[in-house]
Amino acid sequence: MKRCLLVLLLSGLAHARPAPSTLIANIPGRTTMSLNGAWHAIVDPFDNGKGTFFRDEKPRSKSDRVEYSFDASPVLNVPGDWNTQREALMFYEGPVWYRREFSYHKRTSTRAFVYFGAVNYQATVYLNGEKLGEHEGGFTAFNFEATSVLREGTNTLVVEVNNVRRVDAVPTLKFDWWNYGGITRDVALVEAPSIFIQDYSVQLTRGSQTEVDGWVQLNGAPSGQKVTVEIPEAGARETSAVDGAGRANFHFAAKLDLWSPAHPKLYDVVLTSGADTIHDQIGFRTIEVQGPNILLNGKPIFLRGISMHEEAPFRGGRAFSPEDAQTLLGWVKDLGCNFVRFAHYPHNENEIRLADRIGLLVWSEIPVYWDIDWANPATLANAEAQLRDEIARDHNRAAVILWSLSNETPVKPERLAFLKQLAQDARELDSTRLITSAMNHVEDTGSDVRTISDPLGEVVDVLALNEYLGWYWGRPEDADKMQWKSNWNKPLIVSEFGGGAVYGRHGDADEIWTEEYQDNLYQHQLAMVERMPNLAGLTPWVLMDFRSPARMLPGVQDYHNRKGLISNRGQRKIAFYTLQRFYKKLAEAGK
Ligand code: GCB
Repeated sequence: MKRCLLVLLLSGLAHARPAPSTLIANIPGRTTMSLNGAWHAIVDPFDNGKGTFFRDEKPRSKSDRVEYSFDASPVLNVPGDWNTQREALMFYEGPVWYRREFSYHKRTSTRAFVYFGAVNYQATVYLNGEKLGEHEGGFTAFNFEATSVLREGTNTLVVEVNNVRRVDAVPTLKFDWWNYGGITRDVALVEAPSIFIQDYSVQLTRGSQTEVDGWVQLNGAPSGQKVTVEIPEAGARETSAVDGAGRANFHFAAKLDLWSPAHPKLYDVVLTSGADTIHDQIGFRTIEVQGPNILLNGKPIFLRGISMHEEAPFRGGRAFSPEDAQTLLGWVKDLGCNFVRFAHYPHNENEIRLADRIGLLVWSEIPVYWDIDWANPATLANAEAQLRDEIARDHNRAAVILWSLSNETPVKPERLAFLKQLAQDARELDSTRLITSAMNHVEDTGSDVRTISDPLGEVVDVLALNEYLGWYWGRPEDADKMQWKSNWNKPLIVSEFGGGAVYGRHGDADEIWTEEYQDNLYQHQLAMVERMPNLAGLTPWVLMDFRSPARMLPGVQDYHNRKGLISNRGQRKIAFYTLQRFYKKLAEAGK
């Protein structure tokens, strides 16, 4: 008995599971007060403000010594990274304190939450001098309840943001993108009744196109409280009562027009419980694998995709707005894609919602990137929390078909155990979507033969391979004779290949950094991938040039990764049109 307890305690220590998500689902479907705009900000490289700045003190007399002042500090825009707002902050990594005042009118039976779309990387939030909470992870949404701390009239919100890289963080010390710091997505005060709809899932029953399965999670509700789910356009309506944990399950028949890239039909779904009513726009589709195929609504689909970062076109910096999403996903559509890989972290909700509306299937990913601190339980708990919050925000989006657990992680036992845990979590949190991981481990199994043999292949539903033949190894022409094999009879996405080119730089096909070199590489790659076993999709690297501190070559990179098919100023390189033609051909062939 004692031994059992000890084992239990030890295993608990080895893996402290993160608490369930407290995220309020569907912020766009709720009434909110925006807290975007100009926030006063103090850049605090030595972290001197800890323990004081959250009080937002002002001198009480002319002899009072207060060595900081939000009022006298310049402002930063929210949402926005600090790096591209002030030249001196381009390379800055460390703490910045943000402050915003707002006026609030308290109402009875109303709860209020401070919601952040994302803060990179660590956020500590204070309201009126009281700590509301902390959040780690630069790309996931979070909220804290503020009801009891809010005051009638003026309120002061202070956030310490710290984007310092850490060996035990996710991502870790090295990654090939810019470490944009700041409050990078929308901030809002969200109001809800005392009993409110915290989260829900409404989607087709696995394996069925005519039945809907779902659940609703209420916050603050007594057992037996009624909840109604309605899809008025389909004439479907179901009422059920929550259990002691505030949860109600649904199952009903409905005749629905299925969502697909060719027909991105969204239904208005209405959820009601007591004083709370919210609307969401939801598409209904099925996604599954069958041997080497990915089936959308029961039929094989080829994923004509592209990888992209959340980097703002034209102005540079972190993308966040609906306009940024329109431009970027507009380019994805122009390329002829039905699929997009949001690399290497969960992207902002404007992109996901737009993908839902315009019919783009989405691969969503957490920043488990390269070699992280696999054996550290806190690192695992952090990755699990990021995965949980990614799924909490987007699990009702028809566009999202793949949760990707990692990118280019080295083959070793502690990494496999870590990623197996994430796969198990993802399946528990959302059993309806497919699991993948971008792998780069291949074995040389003959002359010009490479075999996909990463043991992680066993765990995922869809294999994904980053291979840079013609760039990091071999010549583009080597692709012509390369044969590929896979240890698993599973669908394969070639999730990355590519090469750098400066827009407007021309030369021979063997002159590196020219558009011709990049284009030649694409031509040989595209001929090769068509011969790959079980190929179910492609997401070449990458839609647009993006900033990276790892890319220093003057006159060529200037701190940009130049593998974009489009420059960061929106100019299309030759290879853009080559991939576009390839996708057109596939689409015409019914793929
Ligand atoms: C990769 C990474 C991606 C890099 C890219 C490159 O394999 O997944 O994050 O930016 O290669 O350009 O080297």
